[in-house]
Amino acid sequence: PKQAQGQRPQFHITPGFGWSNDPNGMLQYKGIHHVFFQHTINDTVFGRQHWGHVASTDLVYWTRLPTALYPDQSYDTNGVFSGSASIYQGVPYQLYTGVSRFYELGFYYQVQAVAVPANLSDPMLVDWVKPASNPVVAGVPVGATNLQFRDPNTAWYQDGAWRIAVGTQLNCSGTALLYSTQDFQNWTYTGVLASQTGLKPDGVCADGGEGPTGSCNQFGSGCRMWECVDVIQVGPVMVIKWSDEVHGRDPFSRDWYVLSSTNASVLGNMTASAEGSFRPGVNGSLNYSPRAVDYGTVYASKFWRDASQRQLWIGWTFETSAGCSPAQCSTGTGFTDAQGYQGAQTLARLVTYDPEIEELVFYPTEESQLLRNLQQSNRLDELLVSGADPEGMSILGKHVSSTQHMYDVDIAFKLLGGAEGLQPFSVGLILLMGADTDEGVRIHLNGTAATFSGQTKVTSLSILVDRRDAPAPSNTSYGGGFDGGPVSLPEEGVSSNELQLRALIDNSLLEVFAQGGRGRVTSRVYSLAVDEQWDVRAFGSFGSGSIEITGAIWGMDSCWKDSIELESHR
Ligand code: DQQ
Repeated sequence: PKQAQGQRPQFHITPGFGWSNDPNGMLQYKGIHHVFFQHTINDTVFGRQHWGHVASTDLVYWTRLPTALYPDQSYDTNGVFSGSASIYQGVPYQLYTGVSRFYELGFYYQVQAVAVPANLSDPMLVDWVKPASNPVVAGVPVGATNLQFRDPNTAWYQDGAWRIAVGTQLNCSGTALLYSTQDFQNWTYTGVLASQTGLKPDGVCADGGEGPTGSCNQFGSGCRMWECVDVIQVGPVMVIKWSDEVHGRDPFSRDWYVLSSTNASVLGNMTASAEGSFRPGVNGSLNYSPRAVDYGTVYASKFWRDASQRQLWIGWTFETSAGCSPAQCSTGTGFTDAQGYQGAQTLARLVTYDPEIEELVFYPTEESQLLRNLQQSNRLDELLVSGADPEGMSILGKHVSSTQHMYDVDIAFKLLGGAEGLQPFSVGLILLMGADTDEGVRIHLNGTAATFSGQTKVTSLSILVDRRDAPAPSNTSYGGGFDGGPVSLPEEGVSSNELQLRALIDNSLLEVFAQGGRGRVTSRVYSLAVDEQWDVRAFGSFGSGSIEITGAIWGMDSCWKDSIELESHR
């Protein structure tokens, strides 16, 4: 049965009409931020892909622009698939995947092509042309296949050449292939960057299978591939990120990454090998266990840098529910088209490297605060909760109201006192979706804290976005870790008695961040109680101790603007 999608997000990027998926080709040009996205323009389910286009002066208020790339060439007539922007000699190049044939069993023939602006003086980059040199990367090495060969990343310059990675299936394994060029027209294959055979994703496969022979594989053929590979530098570490499509992009498909201290120059001298030449692990240790970029309903994310060289990130949040089969999740056919759209993008996040936990941290950009409606806010000033308050207190109050359910909640919890020794704690937010209802989402930060000589410190911490009481059809437990359970945060990252939780609630889209972005869970939750007031509560319990709760809730503005005021920006 088809399912309702609840209310459409209003401060996240969605298509005006149609199906949308991966973010593509992000860049800042002449001061304007551009986001493109995979878009089926005439249907709300996955079809012939185009590039939708929105632009912004601040990464949060967006203006819709005309479709940027159409499937109008022989090599992309079945779809303009995902790709990335590179700026070469001042010219933005969009490298993307062209899909030119549709095979039985759903296989496509894929090549890499390029598009450049028709008018370089237009900061809106409205018109794009595809040079006659296309397709610019047509061949794959022996063992790989053009049926699975896609999603070029942003090129990086190294050892005298520009280099890109393209995802494929090589000898049946998810793999990143390296290509190099001097001019963005002629590309040469230079070797394997990394492959699934060298990297073991823990917990992806329900049956424990992985790699060439596992049964947790794409298309049931015993093989899998890497989509949307990114290669970036964040502070001292190199990052390889890929999207591992498992069982047709079901809720357990994930975006993964590994970090490496590998001297970047090694990448210029790759030789093809089963495991590739990228050595994961930081500070001398080898670490082949990839980490999930985000938990929940996020896939096919992409990194980019803005003009001030900030490392940024956006991901696709797909519609999902308990009743969504893999094929339905993958193509959207399980959902009603009553809302006229499917798929949204996360807010832009700033990505930094945190040396204390040797990990990446992702957190909404500072600009996200521009969306806060200061007339619709409510502040919690040092409320002290003694013992347990499992029902929580309402912090929404009468000052924050909206017919749309759009909120930014940022709360700090301080664990105080209590008996000497170890005690469990649970703090968090309850989002009740409607008046007089128990339906909603409970966001927990759970863990233990040790009190010695009057000093309290958190010793273990996990985040759980519990949707079991969410309105049907969102009342699945996932929205958290792989099994729907909690996601552990690194202990070293706490080392104090203070906890932080931020929840961005945008109708049916919920982005949750803990500890400044060390923990992240994104969910889609569909409530039909759209005309009723929702209730946001903070709660806490800490054994015999108490909890100081401070923070605020803001109503949020819509992100959509009819036009961009160029003058005010220059
Ligand atoms: N989506 C695109 C592909 C990519 C996949 C097609 C990931 O380019 O591999 O819309 O979601």
